[in-house]
Amino acid sequence: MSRLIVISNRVSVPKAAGAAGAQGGLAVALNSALREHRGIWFGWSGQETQEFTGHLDMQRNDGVTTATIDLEPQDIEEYYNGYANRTLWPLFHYRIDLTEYDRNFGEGYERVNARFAASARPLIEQDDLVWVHDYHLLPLGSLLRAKGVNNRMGLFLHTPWPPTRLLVSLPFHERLVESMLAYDVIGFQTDEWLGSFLHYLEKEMGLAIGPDGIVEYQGRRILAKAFPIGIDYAEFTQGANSAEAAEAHDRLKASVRGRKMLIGVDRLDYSKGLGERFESFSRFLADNPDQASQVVLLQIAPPSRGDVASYQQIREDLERKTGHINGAHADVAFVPIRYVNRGYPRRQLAGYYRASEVGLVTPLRDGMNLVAKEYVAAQKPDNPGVLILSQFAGAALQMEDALLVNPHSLEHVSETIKRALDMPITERRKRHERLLASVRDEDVVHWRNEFVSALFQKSAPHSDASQT
Ligand code: ADQ
Repeated sequence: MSRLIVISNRVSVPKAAGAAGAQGGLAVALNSALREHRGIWFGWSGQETQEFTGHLDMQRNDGVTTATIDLEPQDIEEYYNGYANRTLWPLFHYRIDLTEYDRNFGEGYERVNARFAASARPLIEQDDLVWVHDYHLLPLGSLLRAKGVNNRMGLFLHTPWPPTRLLVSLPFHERLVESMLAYDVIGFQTDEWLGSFLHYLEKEMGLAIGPDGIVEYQGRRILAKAFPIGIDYAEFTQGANSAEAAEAHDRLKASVRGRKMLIGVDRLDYSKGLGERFESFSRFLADNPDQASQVVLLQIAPPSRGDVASYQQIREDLERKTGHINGAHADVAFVPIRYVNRGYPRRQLAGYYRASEVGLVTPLRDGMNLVAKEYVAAQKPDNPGVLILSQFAGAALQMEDALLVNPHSLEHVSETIKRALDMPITERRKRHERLLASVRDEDVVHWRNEFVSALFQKSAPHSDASQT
């Protein structure tokens, strides 16, 4: 079996089961993927250094070898806070109103990608498979090729890929996309994002897309394909059946004293539609006065990317909205929204999901969304809760038995909350059974196997790097 070299912006060293979990979906997915594969996870340590040296800090933890580098403050500002999180993230989530186009960000992005390439190069041995992750590192493959790396290299994008007419607002978009064609396999979460990428190649670059998504470019064959990511089903369900989960479940149940609960769990990010969710819930309370004091929304939202102004803004907006809604609907012994800005150990989280009659997952745009899958996996099959899922999450394409909603329509979400709370047990069970089958069968192990075997396969024969 070939070694796997995983490269992503941050390396999250695995934590003991039950410890406060890594909060990004990427970290959660990769930890489990690497545990079984002999290999190395390379990326930024999350630490600053005054002068970049390229020194690799190698560690072995819980079956995963990690190699990390420190970055300079200017790198972090321009590459991470800048180009990655103020340019590409909003653009890839269709928010060109929040996208900042600053030339220094672009230069910082290319500089840090070059630093990644220089530091990762010595780790790569002849038969290794190289698997690069996400929007922070789109040009890394081409920089590694320039350093003589002939290995098979794949890229997986965890976010959506934007429609061509939005992407062309990015200065130097051609250069960015062309650099991606140095990979052998380019993976997306869904056929929708894949379709947008192929549309760009056809319309902006005049490339022909062959059968099965094979693109020929400068004598090389590149496979572009959807590989929907899943959760670590085995680990998650084991956690959901643990004593810690049961205790968390019981404590939460006791605290709501017979009321029904809706749960949301999201990084504090504008793409997750939290403001719209709170307003929809408020609408539900106003439209259903008979149920208003009988339903609680628990929203768990750990802060993220706090150095970026749009994230400070969303935090303030949500605090204001929570105060406003609670002020309007609370009673002396009842507060409708419980809004918590912290992370929880995964088992505890599973207990909270299980204690909730409704999972409210309403992003405005999301590559996949693992919370929707975790909510389903955590339910009791004999008395499962109902998943309300945004039609704009990648997960909606696999989870048609959820109640799909348009998160922009407060009326639609409000009516769907009512429908979920009133849903008969037979329908709940039927929907849950089908959802559970897809969450179980298309788990993170399946995702990794599909991607790695596509990378390994002969259908996209690897050609010499000198041709790139
Ligand atoms: P994220 O945008 O981070 O991931 P998501 O897929 O929902 O979104 O993953 C979040 C993960 O963090 C979940 O596993 C969740 O349980 C965990 N988490 C969130 N809040 C937590 C809390 N308070 N305590 C503990 N854990 C918490 C990106 C993309 C997604 C894509 C994933 C994986 O934006 O679309 O699904 O990568 O590819």
